[in-house]
Amino acid sequence: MLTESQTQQYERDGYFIVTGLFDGGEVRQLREAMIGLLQSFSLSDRCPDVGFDPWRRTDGDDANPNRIVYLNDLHLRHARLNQHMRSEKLAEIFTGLWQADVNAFQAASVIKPNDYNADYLGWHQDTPDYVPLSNDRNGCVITYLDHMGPDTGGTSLVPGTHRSGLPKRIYLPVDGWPEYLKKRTMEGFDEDKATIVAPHFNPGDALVFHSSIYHKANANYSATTKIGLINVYQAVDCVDLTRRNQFKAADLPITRRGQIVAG
Ligand SMILES: O=C(O)CCC(=O)C(=O)O
Repeated sequence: MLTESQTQQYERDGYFIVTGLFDGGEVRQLREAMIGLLQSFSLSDRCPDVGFDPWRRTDGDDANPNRIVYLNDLHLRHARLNQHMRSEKLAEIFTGLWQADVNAFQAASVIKPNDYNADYLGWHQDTPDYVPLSNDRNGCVITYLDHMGPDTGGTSLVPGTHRSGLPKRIYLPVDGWPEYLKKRTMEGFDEDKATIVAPHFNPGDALVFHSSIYHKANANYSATTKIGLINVYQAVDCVDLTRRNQFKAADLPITRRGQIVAG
Protein backbone atom coordinates (compact mmCIF):
# COMPACT_ATOMS: atom_id res chain seq x y z
CA MET A 1 0.00 0.00 0.00
CA LEU A 2 1.18 3.51 -0.79
CA THR A 3 2.21 5.75 2.05
CA GLU A 4 1.19 9.39 2.33
CA SER A 5 4.82 10.39 1.87
CA GLN A 6 5.13 8.41 -1.39
CA THR A 7 2.00 10.07 -2.77
CA GLN A 8 3.33 13.49 -1.76
CA GLN A 9 6.75 12.78 -3.28
CA TYR A 10 5.13 11.73 -6.56
CA GLU A 11 3.16 15.01 -6.64
CA ARG A 12 6.13 17.18 -5.66
CA ASP A 13 9.14 15.44 -7.22
CA GLY A 14 7.51 13.28 -9.89
CA TYR A 15 8.99 10.02 -8.59
CA PHE A 16 9.54 7.77 -5.59
CA ILE A 17 11.35 4.51 -4.87
CA VAL A 18 9.85 1.42 -3.28
CA THR A 19 12.71 -0.60 -1.83
CA GLY A 20 12.37 -4.39 -1.77
CA LEU A 21 9.00 -4.46 -3.55
CA PHE A 22 9.86 -7.87 -4.99
CA ASP A 23 11.60 -10.58 -2.97
CA GLY A 24 14.61 -12.71 -3.94
CA GLY A 25 12.46 -15.56 -5.30
CA GLU A 26 10.43 -13.21 -7.49
CA VAL A 27 13.56 -11.48 -8.79
CA ARG A 28 15.12 -14.87 -9.61
CA GLN A 29 12.06 -15.93 -11.63
CA LEU A 30 11.91 -12.63 -13.51
CA ARG A 31 15.64 -12.67 -14.22
CA GLU A 32 15.48 -16.25 -15.46
CA ALA A 33 12.62 -15.35 -17.80
CA MET A 34 14.52 -12.35 -19.13
CA ILE A 35 17.80 -14.19 -19.61
CA GLY A 36 16.02 -16.95 -21.54
CA LEU A 37 14.64 -14.27 -23.85
CA LEU A 38 17.95 -12.44 -24.20
CA GLN A 39 19.66 -15.67 -25.20
CA SER A 40 16.97 -16.50 -27.76
CA PHE A 41 17.50 -13.53 -30.09
CA SER A 42 20.26 -12.97 -32.62
CA LEU A 43 21.33 -9.80 -34.40
CA SER A 44 19.09 -10.68 -37.35
CA ASP A 45 16.07 -10.18 -35.06
CA ARG A 46 16.77 -6.42 -34.93
CA CYS A 47 13.46 -4.51 -35.25
CA PRO A 48 11.74 -1.66 -33.40
CA ASP A 49 10.79 -4.09 -30.59
CA VAL A 50 14.22 -5.74 -30.22
CA GLY A 51 17.15 -3.30 -29.96
CA PHE A 52 20.89 -4.00 -29.79
CA ASP A 53 23.85 -2.01 -28.45
CA PRO A 54 24.61 0.48 -31.24
CA TRP A 55 28.28 0.74 -30.21
CA ARG A 56 29.04 -2.79 -31.46
CA ARG A 57 32.50 -2.68 -29.83
CA THR A 58 32.43 -5.27 -27.04
CA ASP A 59 31.26 -8.87 -26.64
CA GLY A 60 28.28 -9.59 -24.45
CA ASP A 61 28.28 -11.83 -21.37
CA ASP A 62 26.59 -15.24 -21.01
CA ALA A 63 23.28 -13.70 -19.98
CA ASN A 64 23.14 -11.37 -22.96
CA PRO A 65 25.56 -12.63 -25.62
CA ASN A 66 24.25 -10.38 -28.40
CA ARG A 67 24.06 -7.22 -26.29
CA ILE A 68 20.32 -6.60 -26.46
CA VAL A 69 19.43 -3.22 -24.95
CA TYR A 70 15.66 -3.11 -25.47
CA LEU A 71 12.90 -5.68 -25.63
CA ASN A 72 9.26 -4.78 -26.01
CA ASP A 73 5.90 -6.56 -25.52
CA LEU A 74 7.26 -8.75 -22.72
CA HIS A 75 3.79 -9.84 -21.65
CA LEU A 76 3.44 -11.73 -24.93
CA ARG A 77 6.92 -13.22 -24.80
CA HIS A 78 6.86 -14.98 -21.42
CA ALA A 79 4.07 -16.00 -19.00
CA ARG A 80 6.07 -14.84 -15.96
CA LEU A 81 6.51 -11.38 -17.48
CA ASN A 82 2.80 -11.23 -18.29
CA GLN A 83 2.16 -12.08 -14.63
CA HIS A 84 4.53 -9.29 -13.60
CA MET A 85 2.66 -6.70 -15.69
CA ARG A 86 -0.52 -7.82 -13.91
CA SER A 87 1.01 -8.03 -10.45
CA GLU A 88 -1.00 -6.64 -7.59
CA LYS A 89 2.13 -4.96 -6.19
CA LEU A 90 2.57 -2.82 -9.31
CA ALA A 91 -1.13 -2.19 -9.90
CA GLU A 92 -1.73 -1.04 -6.31
CA ILE A 93 0.90 1.67 -6.71
CA PHE A 94 -0.98 3.32 -9.54
CA THR A 95 -4.54 2.67 -8.35
CA GLY A 96 -3.38 4.28 -5.10
CA LEU A 97 -1.79 7.27 -6.82
CA TRP A 98 -4.67 7.95 -9.14
CA GLN A 99 -7.56 6.58 -7.08
CA ALA A 100 -8.75 4.92 -10.27
CA ASP A 101 -8.54 1.65 -12.14
CA VAL A 102 -5.61 1.30 -14.51
CA ASN A 103 -4.84 0.02 -18.00
CA ALA A 104 -1.49 -1.14 -19.28
CA PHE A 105 0.41 1.09 -21.70
CA GLN A 106 3.76 -0.68 -22.23
CA ALA A 107 5.53 -3.81 -20.95
CA ALA A 108 9.19 -3.68 -21.95
CA SER A 109 12.72 -4.04 -20.67
CA VAL A 110 15.72 -1.76 -20.85
CA ILE A 111 18.84 -3.86 -20.59
CA LYS A 112 22.33 -2.55 -19.97
CA PRO A 113 24.95 -4.99 -21.28
CA ASN A 114 28.42 -5.24 -19.71
CA ASP A 115 30.67 -2.26 -20.45
CA TYR A 116 27.88 -0.22 -22.08
CA ASN A 117 27.92 3.49 -22.73
CA ALA A 118 24.25 4.53 -22.60
CA ASP A 119 24.88 8.27 -23.03
CA TYR A 120 23.27 8.27 -26.47
CA LEU A 121 19.90 7.56 -24.83
CA GLY A 122 20.29 10.89 -23.06
CA TRP A 123 18.03 13.05 -20.91
CA HIS A 124 14.42 12.84 -21.99
CA GLN A 125 10.78 12.69 -21.02
CA ASP A 126 8.51 9.84 -22.10
CA THR A 127 5.35 11.92 -22.53
CA PRO A 128 6.36 13.39 -25.93
CA ASP A 129 6.15 9.84 -27.31
CA TYR A 130 2.65 9.43 -25.92
CA VAL A 131 0.71 12.67 -26.48
CA PRO A 132 -2.02 13.64 -27.07
CA LEU A 133 -3.39 12.11 -23.86
CA SER A 134 -6.56 13.47 -22.25
CA ASN A 135 -4.72 14.00 -18.92
CA ASP A 136 -1.32 13.25 -17.32
CA ARG A 137 -2.28 10.17 -15.31
CA ASN A 138 0.35 8.07 -17.10
CA GLY A 139 3.37 6.72 -15.23
CA CYS A 140 6.16 4.18 -15.31
CA VAL A 141 7.60 1.73 -12.83
CA ILE A 142 11.02 0.18 -13.35
CA THR A 143 11.66 -3.07 -11.49
CA TYR A 144 15.43 -3.54 -11.05
CA LEU A 145 16.60 -7.15 -11.27
CA ASP A 146 20.25 -6.38 -10.43
CA HIS A 147 22.32 -4.00 -8.33
CA MET A 148 22.18 -0.87 -10.50
CA GLY A 149 23.56 2.60 -9.81
CA PRO A 150 25.07 5.71 -11.42
CA ASP A 151 27.66 3.76 -13.45
CA THR A 152 26.10 0.33 -13.27
CA GLY A 153 22.93 0.76 -15.32
CA GLY A 154 20.65 2.61 -12.90
CA THR A 155 18.40 5.54 -13.74
CA SER A 156 19.01 9.26 -13.09
CA LEU A 157 16.23 11.82 -12.61
CA VAL A 158 15.72 15.55 -12.12
CA PRO A 159 13.15 15.93 -9.32
CA GLY A 160 10.22 18.25 -10.00
CA THR A 161 10.67 18.44 -13.77
CA HIS A 162 7.39 16.61 -14.44
CA ARG A 163 5.76 20.05 -14.22
CA SER A 164 8.21 21.77 -16.62
CA GLY A 165 6.26 21.39 -19.86
CA LEU A 166 7.58 19.42 -22.81
CA PRO A 167 10.79 20.96 -24.20
CA LYS A 168 11.69 20.03 -27.75
CA ARG A 169 13.61 16.77 -28.08
CA ILE A 170 16.86 17.10 -30.01
CA TYR A 171 19.64 14.79 -31.17
CA LEU A 172 23.22 16.10 -31.08
CA PRO A 173 26.39 14.82 -32.73
CA VAL A 174 29.19 14.10 -30.23
CA ASP A 175 32.91 14.44 -30.96
CA GLY A 176 34.50 11.02 -31.30
CA TRP A 177 31.22 9.15 -31.76
CA PRO A 178 30.37 7.39 -35.01
CA GLU A 179 28.25 9.53 -37.32
CA TYR A 180 25.21 7.24 -37.00
CA LEU A 181 25.12 7.71 -33.23
CA LYS A 182 23.63 10.95 -31.86
CA LYS A 183 22.96 11.95 -28.26
CA ARG A 184 19.31 12.52 -27.37
CA THR A 185 18.58 15.51 -25.13
CA MET A 186 16.10 18.37 -24.66
CA GLU A 187 16.42 21.89 -26.01
CA GLY A 188 17.53 24.29 -23.25
CA PHE A 189 18.43 21.55 -20.76
CA ASP A 190 21.84 21.99 -19.10
CA GLU A 191 22.87 18.87 -17.24
CA ASP A 192 25.55 20.78 -15.30
CA LYS A 193 22.97 23.18 -13.83
CA ALA A 194 20.37 20.53 -13.01
CA THR A 195 19.84 18.92 -9.60
CA ILE A 196 20.25 15.30 -10.53
CA VAL A 197 19.54 12.26 -8.40
CA ALA A 198 21.22 8.98 -9.39
CA PRO A 199 20.02 6.39 -6.88
CA HIS A 200 21.51 3.01 -6.21
CA PHE A 201 18.95 0.24 -6.64
CA ASN A 202 19.01 -3.28 -5.22
CA PRO A 203 17.38 -6.24 -6.96
CA GLY A 204 13.62 -6.05 -6.33
CA ASP A 205 13.52 -2.27 -5.85
CA ALA A 206 11.07 -0.27 -7.93
CA LEU A 207 11.30 3.29 -9.25
CA VAL A 208 7.92 4.89 -9.91
CA PHE A 209 7.91 8.03 -12.03
CA HIS A 210 5.62 10.44 -13.84
CA SER A 211 6.06 10.08 -17.60
CA SER A 212 7.00 13.77 -17.94
CA ILE A 213 9.95 13.75 -15.49
CA TYR A 214 13.39 14.34 -17.01
CA HIS A 215 15.32 11.09 -16.70
CA LYS A 216 18.04 9.04 -18.33
CA ALA A 217 19.36 5.49 -18.44
CA ASN A 218 22.83 5.24 -16.92
CA ALA A 219 25.86 3.53 -18.41
CA ASN A 220 26.88 0.12 -17.13
CA TYR A 221 30.64 -0.10 -16.73
CA SER A 222 30.46 -3.36 -14.79
CA ALA A 223 31.31 -6.77 -16.27
CA THR A 224 27.76 -8.14 -16.23
CA THR A 225 24.43 -7.38 -17.89
CA LYS A 226 21.93 -5.39 -15.79
CA ILE A 227 18.20 -5.69 -16.35
CA GLY A 228 15.30 -3.36 -15.60
CA LEU A 229 11.68 -4.16 -16.37
CA ILE A 230 9.65 -1.21 -17.63
CA ASN A 231 5.92 -1.19 -16.97
CA VAL A 232 3.88 1.83 -17.99
CA TYR A 233 0.27 2.24 -16.87
CA GLN A 234 -2.41 4.85 -17.15
CA ALA A 235 -5.62 5.62 -15.32
CA VAL A 236 -8.77 4.53 -17.15
CA ASP A 237 -9.75 8.18 -17.60
CA CYS A 238 -6.47 8.94 -19.41
CA VAL A 239 -7.37 8.47 -23.04
CA ASP A 240 -4.88 8.09 -25.89
CA LEU A 241 -6.77 10.54 -28.09
CA THR A 242 -5.33 9.48 -31.45
CA ARG A 243 -4.63 5.82 -30.62
CA ARG A 244 -0.97 6.62 -31.03
CA ASN A 245 0.21 3.88 -28.68
CA GLN A 246 1.10 0.89 -30.83
CA PHE A 247 2.65 -1.16 -27.98
CA LYS A 248 0.77 -4.42 -27.72
CA ALA A 249 0.05 -3.79 -24.03
CA ALA A 250 -1.95 -0.67 -24.97
CA ASP A 251 -5.31 -0.41 -23.19
CA LEU A 252 -5.19 -3.90 -21.66
CA PRO A 253 -7.33 -3.71 -18.53
CA ILE A 254 -5.17 -4.34 -15.44
CA THR A 255 -7.65 -3.51 -12.67
CA ARG A 256 -11.40 -3.10 -12.58
CA ARG A 257 -13.31 -2.15 -9.41
CA GLY A 258 -9.91 -2.27 -7.71
CA GLN A 259 -9.29 -5.95 -8.52
CA ILE A 260 -6.73 -7.45 -10.91
CA VAL A 261 -8.28 -8.55 -14.20
CA ALA A 262 -7.22 -12.09 -15.17
CA GLY A 263 -5.27 -12.26 -18.38
O1 LIG B 1 16.58 2.30 -18.36
C1 LIG B 1 16.49 3.27 -17.60
O2 LIG B 1 17.21 3.37 -16.62
C2 LIG B 1 15.53 4.36 -17.90
C3 LIG B 1 14.48 3.94 -18.86
C4 LIG B 1 14.03 5.06 -19.71
O3 LIG B 1 14.73 5.97 -19.99
C5 LIG B 1 12.67 5.05 -20.21
O4 LIG B 1 11.90 4.14 -19.89
O5 LIG B 1 12.30 5.98 -20.93
